[in-house]
Amino acid sequence: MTKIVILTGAGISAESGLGTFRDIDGLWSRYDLDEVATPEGFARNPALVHEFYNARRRNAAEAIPNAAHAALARLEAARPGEVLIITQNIDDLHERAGSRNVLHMHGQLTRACCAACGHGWSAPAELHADTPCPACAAQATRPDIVWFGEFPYHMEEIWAAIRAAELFVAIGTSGSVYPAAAFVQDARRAGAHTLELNLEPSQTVSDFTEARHGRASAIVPAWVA
Ligand code: BV8
Repeated sequence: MTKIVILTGAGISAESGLGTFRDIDGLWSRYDLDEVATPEGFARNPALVHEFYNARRRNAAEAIPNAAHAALARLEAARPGEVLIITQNIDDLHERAGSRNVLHMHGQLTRACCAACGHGWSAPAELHADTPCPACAAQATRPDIVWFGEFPYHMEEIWAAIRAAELFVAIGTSGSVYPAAAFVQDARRAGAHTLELNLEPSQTVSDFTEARHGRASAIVPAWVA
């Protein structure tokens, strides 16, 4: 029975060298969100979008899980069946650190899907729009990523877990993207204790019962210990 629900964002992977979105030199300061993280942008220029995600897939493959990812994997091992990680991140650093119960609500760099038939499959290092779909052979391949305006994955499972949670922890997220940014309110309504662990106060820090600020690689192991 899940008792501890943990929401992670780009900040937990920052010390593994993967860019965040809204920090000073973040991804959205270098790329136009509308061009690379919306279905309309993909329809306009699939090659640009694939280039954006191929670069992030290469970076993620070279990145190493940090002490924060490792601490969450230790927590799950110590509390079998009680810990769920809901990540907004599309990297696989939680899994590579040893976490097993992970839901990628915004999709995964390691997956591709077919815009024609919806079939999903493990992505090779490089994806291109004309990569043929293994199921229907259409050349309409897209990264298996949830873009702005698309419905996040696993929402029913996420809301059920939050309703049953005793503790909700948000790590490394600015609280600027919905519906993830509202999970803390859902958790409080369910009676859970809520804790923010972030480099600095997020946009939703006032929704949390408790907040600790600092680098994830320091404050997450200290919290798990
Ligand atoms: C949807 C693609 C319908 C993958 C992403 C109200 C209700 C519902 C929807 C909306 C709403 N208002 C607006 C919307 C629409 C929209 C939205 O939220 N827009 C925003 C801009 C206002 N939402 C959507 O379209 C979503 N779909 O709503 O469907 C629906 C409605 C209701 C219920 C269900 C469904 C789809 C959103 C998904 C979009 N895809 N990315 C990719 O390219 O990666 S979002 C993108 O932002 C990433 O996924 C990322 O994870 C996410 C959130 O960003 P963060 O992870 O928080 O990263 P950020 O850089 O912002 O912050 C990093 C934080 O870390 C900072 O606070 C920093 O201080 C901290 N940090 C940095 N270093 C460290 C650190 N902390 C600790 N240690 C460190 N070392």
